[in-house]
Order: sequence, then structure tokens, then C-alpha cells
Amino acid sequence: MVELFRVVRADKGAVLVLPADGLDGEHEPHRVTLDRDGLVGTEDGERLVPTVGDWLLVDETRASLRPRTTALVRDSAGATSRVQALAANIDVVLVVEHLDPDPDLGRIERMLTLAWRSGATPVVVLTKADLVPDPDGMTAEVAAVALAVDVHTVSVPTGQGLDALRALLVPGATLVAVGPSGAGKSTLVNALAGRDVMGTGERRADGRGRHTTTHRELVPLAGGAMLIDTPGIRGVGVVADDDALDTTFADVAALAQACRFADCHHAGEPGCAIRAALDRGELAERRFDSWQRLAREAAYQARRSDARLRAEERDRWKKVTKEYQRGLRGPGRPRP
Ligand SMILES: Nc1nc2c(ncn2[C@@H]2O[C@H](COP(=O)(O)OP(=O)(O)OP(=O)(O)O)[C@@H](O)[C@H]2O)c(=O)[nH]1
Ligand SMILES: [Mg+2]
Ligand SMILES: [Zn+2]
Repeated sequence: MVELFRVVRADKGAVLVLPADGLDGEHEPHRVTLDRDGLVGTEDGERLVPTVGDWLLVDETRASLRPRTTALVRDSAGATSRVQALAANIDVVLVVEHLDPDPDLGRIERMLTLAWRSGATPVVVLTKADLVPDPDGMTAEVAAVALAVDVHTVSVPTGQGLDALRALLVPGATLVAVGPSGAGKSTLVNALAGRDVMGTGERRADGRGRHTTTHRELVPLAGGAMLIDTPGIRGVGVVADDDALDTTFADVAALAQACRFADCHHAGEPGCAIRAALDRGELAERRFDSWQRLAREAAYQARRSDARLRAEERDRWKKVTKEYQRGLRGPGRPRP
């Protein structure tokens, strides 16, 4: 008999899972121990580190992962790039940012790029509306950089904006909350779950949050939706993806298309549409810088990722050649 489970938490060497028909907040997850390498095979022969949101097929003899429909991935630091899947099979990425202290537009743009890259739909959630005098004005500023994305302004103590978020919790949908520590992700998860599932942090006098949540966890909601809470991560690396960047920065990308030279560096070349827009005040320097920084980072990540692929290919050939030579020598024959 084959059974389908969902990974609600992934630790080193083991995952916590719930059966597909037990994702209602009423069941206790159980633990599945992984092989020594911590990997699980997929139906198409890949071996992956399981992550929260993965679907796991288990029969009497083995477990395998369903191919991921979407995945929120980040670049983990290191000389050769390794991509880490933060969450899989998600429909909506909630990009959570606080209004107090002031929202960081660059961070929102970075999170939106990650979100677009995942294949899921990004939604911006601005928290702590109760702490600022002009939440609407701040929302408008954020909406201006979150092109084609819904922006919701919420407050958990007053309940403002929560119904608009509840409308996203359709049965079977999976949402993941990302954003800085102290933004109020866990507070939001608890409010939407209607019970205290995740621990939340005390607000410090300087307004900065500590890292309260330390693991990623999928919380099944009573209505049939699933909400993944994540720890606030500093400086998540973007994974190279021109489409995601072009979507997040559709305005800048359109201007770049209009530059006279296809390889324009926007550094003073004649006919540069970006320079012209900056001079006319139609494009903010901050947004241009933010786009350039993420584009550079994505290109750097792509080079490191290529280097890793080449190294892996080299290792594979070394192994193949060794096996081939061993084959020539024949089994059991002594070395010359
Ligand atoms: N006034 C006000 N405070 C809020 C709101 N949402 C969250 N907070 C407070 O902000 C602090 C941080 O909230 P958390 O939910 O722990 O933040 P988090 O994003 O989960 O943080 P990490 O787990 O560290 O990533 C807590 O003291 C919350 O009570 C809000 O809408 N209004
Ligand atoms: Mg938290
Ligand atoms: Zn240009």
C-alpha cells in the first residue's frame, strides 16, 4: 500500500510528516528517519534534501518525493553555490514586512524576486499598522515598488486587514510567510490559525526583533489551507533568474530594453533610457541601485553554480574513467 504524507518540518536526518488526509490541525505528526546522506529520491531519479511542504510517498520498502510544483529557493553562502529549498509546493508567498520600524523597500524587492522565482504568487503583507500614524501613505510607497502584487496592511491587535488575508486561505492552498525577524510572521500565523501554534518574540525597546522562530514549520489550518512559518533570515541570497528579476523590476527592465545599445551598462553611454529616466526623476536612484545589486548578485551566483556543475561533471568523469579502466583490467586481476 502506498501512502501520501506531507513534510511539516524537516530536520537533519529526519522529517516530521502528516498523512495527506490528516492535514486538519487535529493530528500529531510522526517522524520518518532518513538515510544516512539525508537525501530522498524523487520519482524521476533525482536525490533531494526534503524540505517543508514536500509530498512524500511511502510504501512498505521505501519513501520517495513527489516532484515539486513550486519551490522557494535561496542561495546558501560558500565558494561554490548550493541552492537550498526553503519550502516546496507553495501557492502563495507572503512577503511580510513591518511598518514600524520603517519598511525596507530593498528587502521587499529582494523577497519579491525570491517569490517570483518560486513559481508561486507573491503577496506583500505590511504589519503593525497600529503603531504608525499614516499606514495608508506607507502602503502606497510600498505598492509603488511592488508592481502587479497585492499589498495588504494589517494589524493583529486591531484585526485590521486580516479578513483580506483569510480570503487567501482556500482549502488545499499552501502559503509561506517570509520576512525579517520581528516582522510578525508567527503572530500572523497564530492569528490566522486562531490558536497559538508558534512562539512569538517580545518587542524590544529598540524595535528590533530577536530571532524567535528557529525552524520552518507547516501549520495546517482548520479550513484546509496550510501556512508555513519561517525564521527571519538575514540577507537571503537570490538565485539567478532573469525572469524573476525582470518581473520584480518590470519598470527598469522595460527602460533597459529601450537603451540604444543592447549591452548598455547605464553608466553614461549615449542613448541610455535608464539614465534619461533617472535624470527626469521618473526612476528613483534607490530602485535603480537595488536592481543593479540584485542583478550583480544573481550573475555572481550563476557563475558559482556553473563552477559547481563543472566540478561535479569532472568528478563524474573521473569516476566513469576509473570504472572503465577497472573494467579493462577485469575483475580480480592483480594490478600491473
Ligand atoms: N503592535 C503590534 N505588534 C505586533 C504585530 N504583529 C506582531 N507584533 C509584535 O512583534 C513582535 C515580533 O513578532 P513575531 O511574530 O515573533 O515576529 P516573527 O516575524 O515571527 O520573528 P522571527 O520568528 O524572529 O522571525 C512580537 O512582540 C509581536 O507581538 C502587530 O500587528 N502590531
Ligand atoms: Mg517567528
Ligand atoms: Zn542604458
